[in-house]
Amino acid sequence: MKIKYIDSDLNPDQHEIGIVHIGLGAFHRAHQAVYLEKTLAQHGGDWMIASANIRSNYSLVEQLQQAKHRYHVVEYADTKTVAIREIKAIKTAYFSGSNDGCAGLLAQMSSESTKIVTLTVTEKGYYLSPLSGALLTDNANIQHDLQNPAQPKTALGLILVALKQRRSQGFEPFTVLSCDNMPHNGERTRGAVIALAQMQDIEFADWIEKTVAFPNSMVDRIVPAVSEQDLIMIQADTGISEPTVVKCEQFSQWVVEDHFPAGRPQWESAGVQMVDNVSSYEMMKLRMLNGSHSLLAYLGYIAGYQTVAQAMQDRDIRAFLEHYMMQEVAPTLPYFSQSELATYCQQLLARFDNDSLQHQLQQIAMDGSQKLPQRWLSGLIELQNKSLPAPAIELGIAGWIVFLSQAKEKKQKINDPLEVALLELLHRHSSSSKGLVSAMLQRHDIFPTSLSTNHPLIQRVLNLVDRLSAGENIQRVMRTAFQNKDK
Ligand code: CS2
Repeated sequence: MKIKYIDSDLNPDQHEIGIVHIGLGAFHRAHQAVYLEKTLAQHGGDWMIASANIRSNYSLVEQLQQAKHRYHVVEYADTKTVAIREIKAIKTAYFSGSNDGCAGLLAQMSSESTKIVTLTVTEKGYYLSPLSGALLTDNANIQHDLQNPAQPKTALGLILVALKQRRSQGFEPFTVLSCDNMPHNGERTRGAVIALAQMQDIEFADWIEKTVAFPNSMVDRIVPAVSEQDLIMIQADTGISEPTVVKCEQFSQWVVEDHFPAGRPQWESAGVQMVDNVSSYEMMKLRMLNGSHSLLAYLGYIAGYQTVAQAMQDRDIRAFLEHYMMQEVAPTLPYFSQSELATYCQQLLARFDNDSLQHQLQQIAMDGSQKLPQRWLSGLIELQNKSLPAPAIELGIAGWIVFLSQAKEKKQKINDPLEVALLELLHRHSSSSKGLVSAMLQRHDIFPTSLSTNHPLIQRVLNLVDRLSAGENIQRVMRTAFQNKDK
């Protein structure tokens, strides 16, 4: 194995904190923190990160604190090449589930020196209806934040408390930068923050609307959750033995709308693309990469595979993904030429082949209700409007329903914020796939009306659910999906 060790020469003692990050997971450590490390080393500036976990994973915060916030990112290009970076861009870490941690985090967010608050809290961490983007005002955590504004449980609540304190002290607001896989993630975050503020104080909500910037961004790097087995593999490959290590692919991309009234780091020097508008990048990535991931997650799982790279070895699955990207996504991406999309598609297939990542399909399968609207369904509506067929997306929807049914039968947990509602549907329609498919497609927080009223579509999804549930070979189902379409 070829190992390249990369040290940025960053001296953390020479830089102050300018960014607070909420969501100290593997993705943040292998993406934003790496860009910041490079930027600070090249350009300097007071842009170190104070990083926080809100309610889960106290041990990670503690482990990072013990390691003086230093950790390694191990980038696997393929099985034979590895690059290791030591990251020092995180200056402090908080766990806001404790009273002290929450107070410390809020003090840092309210400090005049904090110019940007970045977020990776996953789709469900915004408490928005996945389809409409409306705030889930009845959600227990949102209700908690309304009733206990000084001790917020959500990122939205923390942002509000900190903005209010800044305003009362005469400090300018920070910019809020969402780094989650949502369409128009900045606009959605803005909608969520303002909606929560309006439930407390209309005048304050107006002030936010007028003064706080919420640029959109597109983030991309495959960073699987680190398992015990990964820790053993990383130690064997690199000699690094630390609980905070992260592994990821070598590829990384970050496209950010350049709207930071309070200032920002010279991210360009680290390869961040600062643009006027991210929507075309965002749509391409969400539909091509994340859409393919979700197809792999459900269909690959039903086919008996555990990781992305294993499923990619299956010729039928590979051809299916290529068909999905070039026939069902490409027609919905007018900003890119056919050859640009073909190149992107081949790059994605090669990235999915990286078997050192051991990217578990079960991890991607989580939170389907939050992911499918932007990954498959918005594109499906566009295809429907153009009278274009979408056999891959339809099989994906059927795969998701069968995946949920199998989880229920095996009494496995359904990792989804809509778990209770989905389980209720699965129980209620356990003896009728017809009832189940129509009830699923009638969930108007996931499926838009134009899909739930499309009876031929519902019938096709039902046929696919029946075939998959009867145990028909999934590769055969994939092949015939395209044959039928060509007729
Ligand atoms: C994945 C993403 O878990 C998932 O849903 O599709 O985390 C994906 O790996 C990243 O968006 C890649 O940038």
